[in-house]
Amino acid sequence: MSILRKFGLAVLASAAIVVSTMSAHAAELVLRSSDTHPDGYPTVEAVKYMGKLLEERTKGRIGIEVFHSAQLGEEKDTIEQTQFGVIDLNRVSLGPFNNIIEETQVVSLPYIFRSVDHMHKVMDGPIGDEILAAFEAHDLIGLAFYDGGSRSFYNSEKPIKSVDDLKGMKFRVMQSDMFVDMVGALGANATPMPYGEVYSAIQTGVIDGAENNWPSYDSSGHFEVAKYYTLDEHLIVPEVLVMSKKSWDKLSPEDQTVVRQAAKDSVPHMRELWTAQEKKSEEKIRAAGAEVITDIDKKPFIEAMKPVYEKHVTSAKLKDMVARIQATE
Ligand code: GTR
Repeated sequence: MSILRKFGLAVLASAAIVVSTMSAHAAELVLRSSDTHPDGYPTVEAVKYMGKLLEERTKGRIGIEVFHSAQLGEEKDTIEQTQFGVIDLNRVSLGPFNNIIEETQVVSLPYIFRSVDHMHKVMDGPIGDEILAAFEAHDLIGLAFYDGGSRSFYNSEKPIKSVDDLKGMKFRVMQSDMFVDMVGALGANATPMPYGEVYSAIQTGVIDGAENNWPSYDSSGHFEVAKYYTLDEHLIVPEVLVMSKKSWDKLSPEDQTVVRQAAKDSVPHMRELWTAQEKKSEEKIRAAGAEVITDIDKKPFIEAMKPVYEKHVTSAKLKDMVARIQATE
């Protein structure tokens, strides 16, 4: 897998060994979609489902081929390829967009959402629409948001029970300056790194751990090398499905409407798959002997995040967005 990840592009060039999930064998237009996760992961299945809807609704004219397992590259690189029109669709976390699209930072702030329900209310409403619209200035079309649960720290060294326990430890974060500052504000050191490099970085002791949700902690195998999982739930970062504006502009207005609707209609299906997967992954990881620390006082974690808000929420526009999110019931 790590070789596939590292040489995603080279692998792509050699079509014979590309394993993809084709939902549209006979379609006239097959949209190529990227995902870092393996086949069967809720995000991969949701985009396949969208492909099925598209095929049905266009009588087989348009379909989707999902290239899972980072076959097309790591998220940061696939975002660029999507902007260039080399990849048509991309399912990614909002994290790697933080340095490019400032609006995505607001809904990636630590502890901005009180719960997953709160996140759904915000992302399903006008703020979600504003953020989707913000992608267009960056050669992308924001189609829909998916779930990414809540992210917590895991490490190979010791059970972390308080902010103090994090002092001096090394954690991998997604490639977002805000996440580097988030870990710094907790007194730990952050290393931004592509997802596919994290397993061996923990194994070889380059980092002590990382942070993620139950399904990713499971499917990446990170729980095998970092067995202490502290449920501080510092992030609830939505995931997004974007389309290359270049590919979008080739569609007729009617087909654009069908694509957007199929993406929206895949969301409830994704949320169902997600909830089921969270449970399954938690059971599997606990059974494998991970030490899960649930008794956490989140207040000091939340207070430690003040400098992150001060540094990253600077314009009137972003401040207003934060206030509106906090006021959303
Ligand atoms: C996962 C997310 C991926 C990727 C990964 C990471 O939870 O679904 O899109 O961002 O985390 O940490 O890089």
